[in-house]
Amino acid sequence: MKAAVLYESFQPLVVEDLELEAPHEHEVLVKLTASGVCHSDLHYMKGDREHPLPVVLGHEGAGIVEEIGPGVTYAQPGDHVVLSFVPTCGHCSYCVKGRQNLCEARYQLRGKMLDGTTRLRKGSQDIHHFNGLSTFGEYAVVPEDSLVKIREDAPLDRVALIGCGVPTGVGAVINTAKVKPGSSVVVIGAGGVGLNVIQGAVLAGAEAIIAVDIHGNKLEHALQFGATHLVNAATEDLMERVRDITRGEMADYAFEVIGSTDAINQALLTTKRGGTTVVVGVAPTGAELTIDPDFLHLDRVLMGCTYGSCYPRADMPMLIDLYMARRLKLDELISATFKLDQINTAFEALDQGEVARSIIRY
Ligand code: COD
Ligand code: ZN
Repeated sequence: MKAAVLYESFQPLVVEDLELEAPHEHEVLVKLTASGVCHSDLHYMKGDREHPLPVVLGHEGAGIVEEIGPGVTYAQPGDHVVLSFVPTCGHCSYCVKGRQNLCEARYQLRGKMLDGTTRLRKGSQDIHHFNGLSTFGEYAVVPEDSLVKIREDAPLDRVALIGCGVPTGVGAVINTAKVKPGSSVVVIGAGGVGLNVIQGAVLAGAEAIIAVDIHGNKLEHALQFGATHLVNAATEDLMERVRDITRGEMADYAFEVIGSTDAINQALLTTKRGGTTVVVGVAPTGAELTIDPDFLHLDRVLMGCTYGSCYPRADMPMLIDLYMARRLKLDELISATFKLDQINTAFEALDQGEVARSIIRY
């Protein structure tokens, strides 16, 4: 099958033929229909985050089950699925307490399948998997526990985005911060994930939704997703604008959706006494955060967040239902569609701030 391989950071992905072994026990072969192009993959391509190489990246995908390995009971060939970049085992201490996004299995992957071996190969060289998914290929062998079965009338190319950007953003608002109706919300970074924080804030009934970015086109997009106020951080004073919009009080909630320590500090500073800051992005490995403890002293809360604190098998079908009922936007998120051999162009467009989200369609 054809896949895009990262051999070295700072180098373009190489689109080539790889061997993909049949699924082992409790694994499934999925024919992918589409994969989203997320900034998290770009962080690995640029070496901001480390991963064993070579690797097939991609963690936002959907497709149809083609073949099941021994012992698989959850899915059958022909099932429509979204892939979760956290496999949820259902029986570790996190899963049983409803914290499936933190499942132990996630930390056993380390570039391999759960049994510590790879299914991807180029000649005699093993190629690493990414989060047990590696959606930048025509097919993927994934753990059974990474599958989320979905309704068959949902368009499989669009719902690929339900694999990462949508639950990460919407979940940060609904599950992590539990934003209350009438709140004021600042969203720093109005990209593929940030737009979903914005539409999550709409779903939660926020009153003021202040979108912050450095690109005018991103801010226009944010308006379409329900932002009530736009701040261009490249040309405007963010604190001043938030103070004006909130009549001097500052915001109830702020979300950092870039992956930068400066932006975390900015987010904190936009919150009022008792306000909550949620860090959705992950800063480069080794980055350190310096904050004024006095600031936290006034009942402010600083929260981390991964995968929108979601339970993939419950939240993803729910998000798809909202999309099918036209209560959640997916079509508008997709600003460009590429073929797999154009994947480097897709990442350039993301890096240049030209797209909200783009997808690779197989
Ligand atoms: N001020 C305001 N906006 C900025 C600034 C700045 N200084 N710098 C960049 N931006 C804007 C960009 O213009 C862009 O619109 C936006 O920030 C970032 O959006 P995208 O589309 O490039 O990135 P996303 O939305 O695909 O990804 C954002 C994450 C925060 C998820 C990502 O960068 C990250 O940190 N990932 C690691 C966390 C993780 O692994 N999550 C799980 C899988 S996503
Ligand atoms: Zn992602």
